[in-house]
Amino acid sequence: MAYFDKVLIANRGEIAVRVARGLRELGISPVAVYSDADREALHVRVCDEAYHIGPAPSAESYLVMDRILEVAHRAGAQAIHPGFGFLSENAVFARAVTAAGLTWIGPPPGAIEAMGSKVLARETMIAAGVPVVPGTDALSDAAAALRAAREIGFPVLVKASAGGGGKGMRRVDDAESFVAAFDGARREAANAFGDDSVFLEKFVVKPKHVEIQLLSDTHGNHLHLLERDCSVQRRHQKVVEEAPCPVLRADVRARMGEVATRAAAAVDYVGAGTVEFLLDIDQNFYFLEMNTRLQVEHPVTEMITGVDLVEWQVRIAAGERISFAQGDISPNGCSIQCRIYAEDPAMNFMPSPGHIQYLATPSGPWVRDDSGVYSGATVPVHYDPMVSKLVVWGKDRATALRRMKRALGEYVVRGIHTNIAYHHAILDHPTFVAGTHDTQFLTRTHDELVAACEVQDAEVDDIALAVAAIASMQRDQDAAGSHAAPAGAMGNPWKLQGRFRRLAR
Ligand code: MV4
Repeated sequence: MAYFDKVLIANRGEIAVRVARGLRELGISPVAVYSDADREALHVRVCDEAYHIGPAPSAESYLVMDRILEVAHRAGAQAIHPGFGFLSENAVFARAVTAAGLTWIGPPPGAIEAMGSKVLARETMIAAGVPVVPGTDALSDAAAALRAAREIGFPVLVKASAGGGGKGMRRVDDAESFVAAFDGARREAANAFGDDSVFLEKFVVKPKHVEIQLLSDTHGNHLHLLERDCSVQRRHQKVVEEAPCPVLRADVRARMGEVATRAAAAVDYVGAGTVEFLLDIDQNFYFLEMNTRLQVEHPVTEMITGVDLVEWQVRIAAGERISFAQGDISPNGCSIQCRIYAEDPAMNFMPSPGHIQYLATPSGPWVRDDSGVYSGATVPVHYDPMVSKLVVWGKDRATALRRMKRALGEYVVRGIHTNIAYHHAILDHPTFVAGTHDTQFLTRTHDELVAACEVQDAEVDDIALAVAAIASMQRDQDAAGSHAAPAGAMGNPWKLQGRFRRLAR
């Protein structure tokens, strides 16, 4: 591919590394940017060039548009890939990139804006024949809103138009508590987003979060790449994702995909995007929002479709036509992703940044670790605590589950806390194993999951002590001239994990 020689990645961490890999496979030289906190970061090391853009706080580095554009010019990059988060869904930045004579590897700014307002997005979707949850337009009068709520029927949700990802949402169960909740939601939205528009939706009970991956080119082709089930979430942070959705009926899958491509066409979408749906117990589905970016969980889609989403983002930005048809896409096996966070489940999931003293990452058949760190790296306090995504593929879901357990068992991280034990607990839970879990799964099972990982951590601490003791004895023996093999300060982490797995069952 000869469209770009150099592309600047306006991001950090594992996604910057993922994008750099994709660019390099296309023969494009990746250019990194970094803050003070990221001088030694992996994304800097894997790129051909790296440019310092400011102090650690992202408001003074990864979010400073002018500095990033200036670096792109200095480096001679022809395009910018924004990754996710930071500036990826910023229409102002998308326009500035184009105005600077560079190619924006992302959707048109108009599509970003159309989906940025939830009220506008709902209207657009209704006009396009996409099912939405029964609800209203923006409302400002509490009395009128209460009448609308009675008509919809309780429970209802008050949602902020500028919200998303669960911010500015309130559930109201009865008329008595409605007005206070409505006014509270408006104040909250005004404070959080500088926009107090709110609207109502019927509250969908026990939904799954199922989303459709989309790919659209500049020639008017809109394809979908099947669905992901992202119902395992904690405080609106996804923890485990999988493709396909284990309970979705084939006819519902086909309709959901078709509806999602209609949503993309309605906003003249270009590039990779995702339409989120709520799936209720009867497999009715409703549009929630559209994410106008590559998503954290994109690898599970890549694994079951064989389509490299970063490659296609670049090809589409260069004006290429999508070379495959909808009929070419069908789900092959099952893929699961566990997000590895630097956090401590035993301390209410408090972030656990710091120096990674030792790291052994899983590999082997059908295992992919999209990581942003390395042994000896430091996880800064300033950014999202996600350090890697462990992804597996299996010919069916049972195989993928066993493979993920095996891969998690190979993961060794010393120096910081991680949620690896928590993942073991999730993967062992009968509701998750059955695939029937909904968006409240982690809330309902909180106590048992945290208890399960505390047991595992206690075992690991015991084993770590034993390993340290053996290592110390070994050093004494070595000093005395014994020819026994040195154990090393870390002991044998593989063996340790083997015991860990047996105990965790
Ligand atoms: C809902 C809902 C139930 N009914 N809307 C949360 C994030 C935002 N994208 C929308 N969200 C929800 N909207 C109606 N009408 C439940 C949620 C919800 C949720 C959705 C997806 C994934 C996890 C969730 C956790 C709690 C609530």
